[in-house]
Amino acid sequence: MFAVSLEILDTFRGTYGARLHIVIVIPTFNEAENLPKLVSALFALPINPDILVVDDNSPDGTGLIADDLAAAHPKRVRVMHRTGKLGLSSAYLQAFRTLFDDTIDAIGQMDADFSHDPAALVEMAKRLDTCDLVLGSRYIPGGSTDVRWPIWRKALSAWGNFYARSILRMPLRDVTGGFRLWRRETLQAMPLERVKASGYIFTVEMVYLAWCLGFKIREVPIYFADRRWGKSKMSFRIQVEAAGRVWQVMWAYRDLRRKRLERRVK
Ligand SMILES: Nc1nc2c(ncn2[C@@H]2O[C@H](COP(=O)(O)OP(=O)(O)OP(=O)(O)O)[C@@H](O)[C@H]2O)c(=O)[nH]1
Ligand SMILES: [Mg+2]
Repeated sequence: MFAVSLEILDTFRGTYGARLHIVIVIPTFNEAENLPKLVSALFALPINPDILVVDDNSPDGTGLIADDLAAAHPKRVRVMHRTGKLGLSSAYLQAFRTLFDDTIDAIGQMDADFSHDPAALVEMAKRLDTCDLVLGSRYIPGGSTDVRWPIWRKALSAWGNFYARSILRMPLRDVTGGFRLWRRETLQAMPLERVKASGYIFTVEMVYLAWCLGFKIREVPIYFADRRWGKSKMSFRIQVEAAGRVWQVMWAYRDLRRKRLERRVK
């Protein structure tokens, strides 16, 4: 009897994600090798996500490949074409706004380069049952970064993250990661017109905004792999620039932070 109830419970939890209508936003710039493989991997998941590709006129023809995928899966793959490389943050913000439709329950964000393992989305979707935003986290038990990374790169990534969450005083472990699953209502309630970040600070700004607004945020461990194809652009200079911008984010949302603190006092 007990075994049977456990089985029922497992089935229920396992299919939770499948009951959600999830759309994964995938910004692409020169991801011709990765995109078809990523779409197949996402379609193999039990959570049945739909996909919105945002391509910035990639010189390697990723946009055409995305069109072929959309033609092959007209109900499940959509493509937004933009005229040129306008940046990751504007790609996400533009895509999010087109998904503010009440048939959609959750909106995911992930890189196209297999740094983010699609399989982790299943656990993330389950976890979204009890919160408003799920972060794929490299810095909670069970999470990690690429085993091939040299020690300096691991240290730089961990330090950047520690720096941002300490200055912004958020009780979260991975605030710089780009693998996330949002409830659609959460994103819709955020004043996205205030988000000014471009580049690496975008992920920090978005989670800080959600946190200041009092949304419930949970983390699911992930393994962050280096891009499978293509060369990484990550550099010390990029991280130093992002570190300076953390202070700008803190200043920009001081009103919302104050409101959060006032709510806690009451
Ligand atoms: N639409 C769009 N997508 C972008 C742009 N820049 C990056 N991307 C995509 O955003 C995702 C993350 O970018 P990456 O280039 O992998 O950045 P990263 O992981 O920080 O750096 P790498 O170490 O080089 O992988 C990938 O899917 C890119 O193709 C952009 O300007 N526009
Ligand atoms: Mg990458």
